[in-house]
Amino acid sequence: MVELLMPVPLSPFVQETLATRHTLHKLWEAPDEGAFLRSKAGDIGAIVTGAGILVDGRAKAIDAAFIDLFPNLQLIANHGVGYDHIDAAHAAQRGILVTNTPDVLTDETADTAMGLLLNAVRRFSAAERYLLDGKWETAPFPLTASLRGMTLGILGLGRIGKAIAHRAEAFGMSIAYCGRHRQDDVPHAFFTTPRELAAASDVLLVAAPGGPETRHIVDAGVLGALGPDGFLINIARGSLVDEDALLDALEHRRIAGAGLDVFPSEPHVNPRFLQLGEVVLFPHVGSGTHRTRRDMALLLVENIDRWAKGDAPPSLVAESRLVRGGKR
Ligand code: 8YV
Repeated sequence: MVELLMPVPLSPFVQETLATRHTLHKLWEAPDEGAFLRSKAGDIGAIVTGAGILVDGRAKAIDAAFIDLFPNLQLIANHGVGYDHIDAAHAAQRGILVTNTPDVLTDETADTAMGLLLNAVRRFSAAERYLLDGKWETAPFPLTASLRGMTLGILGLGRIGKAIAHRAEAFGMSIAYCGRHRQDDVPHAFFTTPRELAAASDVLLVAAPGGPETRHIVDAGVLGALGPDGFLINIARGSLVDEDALLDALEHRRIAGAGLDVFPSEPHVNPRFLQLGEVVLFPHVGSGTHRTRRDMALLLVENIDRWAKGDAPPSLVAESRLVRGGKR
């Protein structure tokens, strides 16, 4: 039995599964969080967490200060592939492993990206509103742009980016990409900067990890390069896009439209978006199916169980692969 701390409520399935195997402390249930941490921090071997889950209206970052409260911490297990809410570099310095849940959500998230892309370019949500508002009785819905012949520029061609590229090719789109480096085994056009990629793209799709390195990599200059016929899609993290610049570009028709599944302070959405007709807004549903959330939960539990047995967890994040031994 190891002692686990869950700072934010993950799904009932995750909570019940972990509670049958280990001692699970639910921080949000502690009547006095400070007192709980002062008395129990030394017993905690692993933190189990997830992105974007609020407690009392606030997100819980697993930053250096929080990590340092736990002198015997060995593992931070994340439910989700993105772990920008965890200071994984600081954890690695302290010899603490971080795991995430990649692969199992790749296809689901790529499907969501295609949903946003189709919706943004073909304006399906607006078309449905048009019908529901009874406007079809007076005139047909306006014609839209077509995916055929468009170039999809993917910012961050990782596992999810590649799954999106595969789908978009079936829709008749050409693919280009930008990332930290050119990938020799990839046939698509490579651009070294987001601005160059945007200039060559009809649709710019953000699929890179969040965090300080990628903050606002889509700024006013990139949106200007995308141009008045271009669309922006974001399924990664809200932090990658300069939201004020995006709102300005949409309000002044400097780009044609946007499809967003993520926002900088979600679940709060800037009300300026709600006034715009040319945006498709999803409430961060990228991986949100019963099947995929269950697969994510099972991988999370496997990471914890393997660590608890003294084995290397199956999905360590990049920063943790250098932590000596990768073992308990
Ligand atoms: C979920 C995600 O929102 O995996 C990610 O990085 O953004 C999504 O799958 C979330 O992490 C589930 O806790």
